[in-house]
Amino acid sequence: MADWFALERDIKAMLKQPEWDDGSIGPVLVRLAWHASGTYSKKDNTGGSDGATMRHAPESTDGANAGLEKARAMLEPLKKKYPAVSRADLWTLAGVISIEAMGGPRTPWYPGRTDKEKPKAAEVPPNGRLPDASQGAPHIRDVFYRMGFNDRDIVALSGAHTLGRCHPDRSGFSGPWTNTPTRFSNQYFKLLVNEKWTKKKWDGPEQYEDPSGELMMLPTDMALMWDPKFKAVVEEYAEDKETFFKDFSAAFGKLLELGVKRSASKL
Ligand code: ZEM
Repeated sequence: MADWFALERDIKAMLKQPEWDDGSIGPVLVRLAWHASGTYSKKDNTGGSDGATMRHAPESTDGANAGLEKARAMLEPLKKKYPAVSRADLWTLAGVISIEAMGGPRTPWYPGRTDKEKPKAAEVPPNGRLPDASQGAPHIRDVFYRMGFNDRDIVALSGAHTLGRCHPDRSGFSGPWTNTPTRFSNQYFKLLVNEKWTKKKWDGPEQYEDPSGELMMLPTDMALMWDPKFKAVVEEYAEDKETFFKDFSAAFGKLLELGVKRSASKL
């Protein structure tokens, strides 16, 4: 039996890292949990966090996962310390603990994922299942409907961009969404609604900036303001942090469960 309380404490204790980005590895661990899970397709019940398949090609080579090899490596010492815990459980739990430790809601999370050491080709999701930040609302809907989410879930999950930043060497985009990238809040929605966003003039991919030029939005973030159905939910979350926290925790909990197969004995 794994000592889950000790593991949670150890994850929390490793988040603060002064030399990393804004001083916490929490945001990149949230991105790892999301990318491990967001490959799910309800059409054929493939993809998702079970198996920890991001270690294997082609998933490991997906451009969308650039930089996440660092996040996976940071969790390896905990895999060594808690060998009974699968990497698939470790990666998803680390995202949950990070959000809570950064001031967000607790997400319901259940253990019991197993790792696929030598997956068959059909067990590793193909590249291209994660969203492309340069696209608009129809693409966002295609990708998240494929996972089984609705419009409200999409906006709630996108609120995770209150955390962290874009790295030119990983995605080509640059900068943080908020001035508090290690604090989970509804700040992302407040900024979307209240700031004036204009296209950044630079050589990089199309992205948007606030008047200070310090904060950024991806085209997919702006799409939440340009689509009337998404926009109504953005405005609601900008006004009501409690509702955002409740909806985020439910949607993130659902995301981490996608495609997870447990045998009865593991529950
Ligand atoms: Zn993100 N995300 N994401 N996201 N994401 C980035 C960073 C982070 C999209 C996307 O293309 C990008 C969700 C949804 C979507 C986080 C969490 C969640 C980056 C920057 C990009 C380009 C990567 C880099 O350069 O390091 C798109 C297109 C999305 C949907 C349309 C959802 C859902 C998330 C969690 C629930 C987080 C925390 C980061 C910050 C990572 C870091 O290292 O700071």
